[in-house]
Amino acid sequence: MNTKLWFDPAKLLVGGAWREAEGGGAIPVENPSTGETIASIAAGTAGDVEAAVSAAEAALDGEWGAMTATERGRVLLRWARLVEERAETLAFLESTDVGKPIAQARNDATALSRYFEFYGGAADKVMGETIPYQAGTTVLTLREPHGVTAHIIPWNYPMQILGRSIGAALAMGNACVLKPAEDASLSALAVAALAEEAGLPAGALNVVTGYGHEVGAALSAHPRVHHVSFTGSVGTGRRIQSAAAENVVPVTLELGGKSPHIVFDDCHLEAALPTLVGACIQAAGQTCSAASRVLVQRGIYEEVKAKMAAVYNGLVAGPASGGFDLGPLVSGKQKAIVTRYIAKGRDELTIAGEGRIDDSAPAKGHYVAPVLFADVPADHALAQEEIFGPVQVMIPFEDEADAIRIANGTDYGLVAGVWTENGARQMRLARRLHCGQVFINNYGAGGGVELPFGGTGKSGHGREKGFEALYGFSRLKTVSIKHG
Ligand code: TXE
Repeated sequence: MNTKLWFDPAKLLVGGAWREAEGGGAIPVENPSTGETIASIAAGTAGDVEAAVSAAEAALDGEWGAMTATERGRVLLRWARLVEERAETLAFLESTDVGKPIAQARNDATALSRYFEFYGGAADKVMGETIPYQAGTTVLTLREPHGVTAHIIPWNYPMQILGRSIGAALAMGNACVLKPAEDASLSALAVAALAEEAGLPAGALNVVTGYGHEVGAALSAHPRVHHVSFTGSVGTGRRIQSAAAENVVPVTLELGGKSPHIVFDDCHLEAALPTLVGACIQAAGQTCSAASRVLVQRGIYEEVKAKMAAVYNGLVAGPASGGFDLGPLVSGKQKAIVTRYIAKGRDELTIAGEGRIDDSAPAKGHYVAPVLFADVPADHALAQEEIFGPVQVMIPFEDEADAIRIANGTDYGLVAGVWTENGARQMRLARRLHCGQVFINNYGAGGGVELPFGGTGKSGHGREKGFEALYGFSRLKTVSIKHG
């Protein structure tokens, strides 16, 4: 990489010191647009996790633990400004590491600074209550940090997920150990390096890069970690929850979805159409809240299908720096998963529209042409399983009851989008859809730092983002004072 960086990608951050992994292991960093190795990151170990947890404990006992909520907020606000100042380099790093078109990576950098700004402002606005109780007694509640919090994040939106998770945890006074994904750690290291400049005391944020089965497993099972926040696959989430259960500590799990985008025949179709494809192919479909199922009422189904197909036929995947509709997938592993689903769809379903890969895309990049499948049975694997690629299915429905049945008919429950002008129906759908957030006449794939976010069913549990996250990253203590 030719860009001048302010951190060394090959080093971990433990207790304010940048150093190599114990044992000196390294993991190559691949640019998914080209398939080339562009750097290496440290392959952390259980020993590095141990050191990071100890550093976090020391921070809680030291300068970090002694800061007031207002002082913590000011650190986050300064950090937000630094992120803004370096946004272009952060976006470049994210785009190069993840394969995301640069315009989308710029949005991620903006969201990251907004998270720090939001949680910086909120840090000293979390309050307890007084509770009427017996005569001669005053009861009050205190919101305290958990202590050491672990943050295991994926590769699809490293900056955004770091922002929502670390921002809220630090605002509440926790000390964090962050494990970024081995496929995309550069932006996390870059952002952590800015924290020092923002005045975050040593040890309040530690970053241990490395493999999930090594660093992630050690962190989630660590007996002196008091809360685990995880975003990733259902299988890994299950392992993390089991590990945390051994220590009886709370976990927040955000595990993806198969989110429905429901289009009724009374909707403002011209407003709905541009969102239907965009809500899925953002980040090449590697978005937990991607609207990967489009449910369309029978009367307008053929019209919507033709219009979506026309959009798909014009989509082009190409290098992240090239201004294409979508970039490559993050890795060869992810491309293999998505390609298998597309092959199955080709054998068993109808293709309504299909984009292409630009001629300039290097052969070693992990490109997949986006595909729209139509008339898909609601119980088909492509309508049930998270594909995490640029693949969307269309399912017709007859009436409201049918739409709700199909929408709720998967194991997931993260987001739903609904397009209808009927106010009573909007309210009924908002209440009856099984998911963590419902967007009516819009679709927010992850957008809005202020909005609480999380799922039901196999999409996980707990809420991040918004003010709600501050409750998740703290515990309530009830104090009863007898004074006569
Ligand atoms: O996920 P993993 P992968 C889904 C998506 C994708 C699939 C596989 O469907 O196709 O998961 O992606 C760390 N103990 N999502 O394999 O393994 C790992 O190092 C502790 C949805 O990349 O869940 C990384 O930091 N940690 C999703 C993080 O977990 C472990 C985003 C995520 O990796 C670990 C990503 C272990 N044993 C994938 N094993 C979303 N919800 O947005 C791995 N990790």
